[in-house]
Amino acid sequence: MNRMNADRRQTRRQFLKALGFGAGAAALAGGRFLRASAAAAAHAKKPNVLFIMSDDHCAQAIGAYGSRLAKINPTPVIDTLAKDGMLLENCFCTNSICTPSRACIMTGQYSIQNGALDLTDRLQPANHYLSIEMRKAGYQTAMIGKWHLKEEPNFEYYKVLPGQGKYHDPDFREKGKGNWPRNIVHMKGHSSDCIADSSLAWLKRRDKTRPFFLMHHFKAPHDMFDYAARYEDYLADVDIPEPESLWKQPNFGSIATRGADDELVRYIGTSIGRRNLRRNYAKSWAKEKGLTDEQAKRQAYQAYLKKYLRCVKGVDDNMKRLLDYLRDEGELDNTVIFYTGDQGFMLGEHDYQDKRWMYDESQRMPMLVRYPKAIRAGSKSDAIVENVDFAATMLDFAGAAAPKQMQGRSFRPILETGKEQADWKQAAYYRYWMHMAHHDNPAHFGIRTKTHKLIFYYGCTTDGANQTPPGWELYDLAKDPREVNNVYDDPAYAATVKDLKARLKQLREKYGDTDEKYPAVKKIVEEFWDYDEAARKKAVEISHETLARYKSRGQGKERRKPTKTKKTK
Ligand SMILES: [Ca+2]
Repeated sequence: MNRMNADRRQTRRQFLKALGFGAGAAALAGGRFLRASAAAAAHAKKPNVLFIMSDDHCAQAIGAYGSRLAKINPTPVIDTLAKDGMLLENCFCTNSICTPSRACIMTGQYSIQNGALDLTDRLQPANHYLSIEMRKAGYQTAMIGKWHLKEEPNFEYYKVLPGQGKYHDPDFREKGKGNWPRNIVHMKGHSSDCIADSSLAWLKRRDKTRPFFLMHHFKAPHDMFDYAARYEDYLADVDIPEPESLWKQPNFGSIATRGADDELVRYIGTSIGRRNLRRNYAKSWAKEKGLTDEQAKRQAYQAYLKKYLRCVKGVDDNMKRLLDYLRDEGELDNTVIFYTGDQGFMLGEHDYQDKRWMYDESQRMPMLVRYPKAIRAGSKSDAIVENVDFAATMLDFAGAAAPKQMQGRSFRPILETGKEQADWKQAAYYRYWMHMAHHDNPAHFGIRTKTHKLIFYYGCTTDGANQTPPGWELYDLAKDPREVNNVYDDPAYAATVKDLKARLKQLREKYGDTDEKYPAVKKIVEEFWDYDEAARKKAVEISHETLARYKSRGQGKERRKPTKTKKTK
């Protein structure tokens, strides 16, 4: 590019920025530039930003993602966002659990940087960078629904559930109703209805001279899936399709998730069927006497999915109320609408429940974005996007730059052009810290590209306690999208393993996640990184020790105390 063109482009960028358009619009070429500038002149005001997030709503339970559940049409309203906007196929959380994912979204930082590694952590108001920066950009900010970051939300208005909150007749902490945390107000009804009522009430009374930034967070469909009574008959007579991996996955997992010769399968990963001795849904929802293991698993799966999908239906119906309001107000097309879940969820895939795992159903977040002024209807992208990128993207739409402490980057250009920036990331980083807590998942980290996933289970708490066998898994996502065939030991993948390990190491260094503060973990990572014969032999010994330890706690029936992550800061 010669100097004159460069100068012209610079001027164009400055012009668009002055009108509230960010880098994405500035990248538009000639004709589109003229259209964009005309639109900018006509709509000198900035777009509203509506960020809607459900709790544990996974992509496979959204029709637009085309999973086995799409045929039962679980989300007709949410699907319209995909029809009118863009669906991101490869959006991932960097730590698949509530508080950490929400902290990544608010800060634009990976867990190790924002300090919210697990459910016990909190996020100080001074670190609510997303809302702070949106406010600086001229937005009226509000946070309504499930918050789960414990500290008072740094928003102009908030009305949030205390902790997990209640499904029925929930309490909220509301700005203007006293001092946090005693500013409790009560509502009657189901939480999804109450949260939508609260958002609509705020939208109706908002200051209409300013654009709004609303984070609307449903509590549903988090466990234990208490749906509103009106959904009792929804799907009652429908046989919910099962995932194949509920039954058959001969080469899934590793010594880390199954133990040597499968000796730990009854202890690792909470299950649908009776497999996990301590916690499984057959115990709750297949209680009739005389059921075989297969019958119990089948019944538990149907009960699980119906409860979950009835909660999803309540979310979808309330989505319609929000969209209808914006349409009636004439603000629908002037609002950038994001829909996501705070992480994915296991709906019986691999006979697992809950999230936390790095397997796709749990790692993937749904992400649908509607903004017809700039995003093409019915578009899709397979770009790799992470939850740490959300804040920078929303700020970009608000015409503001991401502050330098944010590690994420705006994917607005991807939404608007369908193309990745030349140096856009080609891999997602993942780390789950809460070793063997609640759902019996060993601690792990890994890397996911568009074609492969490499996972390392280091299997201990941050102070090295409760060691489970370290092990590696590699999935070839192009050939094996359901991740049922671990090819780590297949010699044909030796070069892939080497390459991915090098890239994983680089990502850990880049994001500052190298366990300098956790020497016990660092030692395990170093000892089992190459996974030679000596390391494999030791992993088998650890597997036997783990089995003995769990057996001595009463065949796994006794509730093991969640191993609390200890931190040095
Ligand atoms: Ca969650």
